[in-house]
Amino acid sequence: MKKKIEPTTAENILKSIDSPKDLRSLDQSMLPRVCDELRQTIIEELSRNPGHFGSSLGAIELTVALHYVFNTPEDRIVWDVGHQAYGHKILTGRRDQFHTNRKYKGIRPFPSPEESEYDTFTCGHASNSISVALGMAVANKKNGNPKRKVVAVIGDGAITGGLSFEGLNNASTTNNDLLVILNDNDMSISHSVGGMRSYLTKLQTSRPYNKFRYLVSKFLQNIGFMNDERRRKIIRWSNHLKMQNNTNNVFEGMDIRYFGPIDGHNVLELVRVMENIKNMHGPKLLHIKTIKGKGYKPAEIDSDIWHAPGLFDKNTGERIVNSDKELPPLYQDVFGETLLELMNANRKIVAITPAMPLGCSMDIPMKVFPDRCFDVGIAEGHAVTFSGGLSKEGMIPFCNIYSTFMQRAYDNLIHDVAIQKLNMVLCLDRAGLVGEDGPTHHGAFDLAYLRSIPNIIISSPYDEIEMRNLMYTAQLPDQGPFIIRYPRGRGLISNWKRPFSPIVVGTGREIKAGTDAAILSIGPIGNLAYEAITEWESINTDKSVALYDIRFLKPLDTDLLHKICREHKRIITIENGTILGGLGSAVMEFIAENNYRPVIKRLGLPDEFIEHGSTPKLLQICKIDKDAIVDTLNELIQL
Ligand SMILES: Cc1ncc(C[n+]2csc(CCOP(=O)(O)OP(=O)(O)O)c2C)c(N)n1
Repeated sequence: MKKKIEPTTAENILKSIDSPKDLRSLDQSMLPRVCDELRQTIIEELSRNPGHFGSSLGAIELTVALHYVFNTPEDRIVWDVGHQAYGHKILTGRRDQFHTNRKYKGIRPFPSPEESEYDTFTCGHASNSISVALGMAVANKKNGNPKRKVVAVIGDGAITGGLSFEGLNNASTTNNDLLVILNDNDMSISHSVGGMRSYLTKLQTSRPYNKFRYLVSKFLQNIGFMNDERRRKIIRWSNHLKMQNNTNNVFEGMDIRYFGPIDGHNVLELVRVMENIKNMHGPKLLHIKTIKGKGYKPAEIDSDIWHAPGLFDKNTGERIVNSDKELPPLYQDVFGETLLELMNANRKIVAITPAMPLGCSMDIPMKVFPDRCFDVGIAEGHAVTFSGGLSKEGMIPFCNIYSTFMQRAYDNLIHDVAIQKLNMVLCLDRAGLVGEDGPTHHGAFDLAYLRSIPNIIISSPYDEIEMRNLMYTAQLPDQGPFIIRYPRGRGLISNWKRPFSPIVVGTGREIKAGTDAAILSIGPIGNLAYEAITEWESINTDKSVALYDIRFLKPLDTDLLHKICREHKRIITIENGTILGGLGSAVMEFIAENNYRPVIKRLGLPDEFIEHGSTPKLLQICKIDKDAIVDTLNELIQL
């Protein structure tokens, strides 16, 4: 007998749900109320502890229905990205810790198997869920566990990623019972873009047709008539009929049964449909329509801003943003505004973003030059190769990709850009530690994985002015592939819009002279080194430390390195990137190859995946903050 609570009681049902088992013990009629309470909990909590907002609100009914219908954690739910999974966290035993979400040592920002058995796979980068879930579904058949259900939950944004299509393509021809749920809210972070979007908008199948087909297939299954080959034949036959009616369905064309679209906010309807299709054999896709930010009006209206709105007043819906005009700019705004200036001056420049126009501030030039800015969807590999094509025909593409997502486009850079030495500017935003989004999102590896690629320039600015000048230099004729990496967050200089001046490629510069040690830095982390030196020198008044902004990891300024190695017996390198293979490694190689003998200490991210937490906290943990630099100076200068 399922538990029912009188609608009039004030009892909080959510408080009684410690695991999905408790949810499943409820009478179905209770589910809308669970959804309401879940929604209110998320609104309340997120208003004071920011995170991804709109996606989780839009997926509430879906989450409740999934855990109600499927026997989790025995059945597997694979979330795509995982930014919509706060409801899932709360229902799966993390309700009372939810206030620690995204905080250091608190609940992880995305589902992670290290945290919970309900989190079936690492989430964070988009478009992997279908491949992952397919792998699980096939493994279950092979492991003699065919009853276990596997569900991939993917948004209309994430399904634009090429990996999703590779997964679907493979799903159509392997023996599996995978269910893909397409959560279609017509939004990525910004509006969904591209052909898939317009396709999904038009995609309809009629209810009576679905119902008829379902009943027939169930009947055939019951009488033992249905097997894989027959199922495929029936799908092909019904597709043939539909094509004749001009209602071609791309999923069914791939032998993946398509259901929907249905209202993704009607939890009882979701339960009914999922119950109906969960035991069907073969790959299937359920298309549900939802509203991003559902249940919180400001988020429904401006769902791009409310993707991750920061703090807000839950009663008024007002976002609490620091709008102090005197603050130094965000690096992303330096990028967006400088790009606009450069596009005004150089008609060959075009701009490309894989689904992050707001995050990288490409919306600034986009408003002025909509025809020269391209949001290509969640498609980093394509963004780079597309830039290669643009460049080959004489354009100068500025392609902006978050450092962590650039990992998806490694071969595209090598094969489609670097070998041909194409003129392309690749701006890597969010390089280094990014804070609360954690290990899947830190831009830790770019310096290391890029340095081995021939023909490319790798740079990182010390400050906003250098950032502008690097961008200016990068679009000058015949520079080849030119990479500029810069971090999340603000710079230091309010008055940063100075006239452009070109930088000689492959040159570093002395920021500060000194005799007792030299610190070599790349990127804005050099400012921390500067502060540390100032503090250290204020205590050690008879000593001094030099600071060099190496600026180009490739080509390295070997003249400057020779000078530094001749003048200094103690060298510290510092970078906001993994210690293996970046600036410190490059300097050590140079020292060894040229037979210098300084004592060298390398500061950078340790050889491990760095957890989530505030960036200052993580800098401290990774020993690349001011105190760590001071300690290293003390240690080195005693030697
Ligand atoms: C490979 C990759 N590129 C970009 C992102 C950044 N990103 C996070 S969520 C998101 C939008 C996802 O849209 P959708 O799948 O439709 O989910 P919704 O937010 O609409 O619920 C993007 C672009 C990412 N996580 N992974």
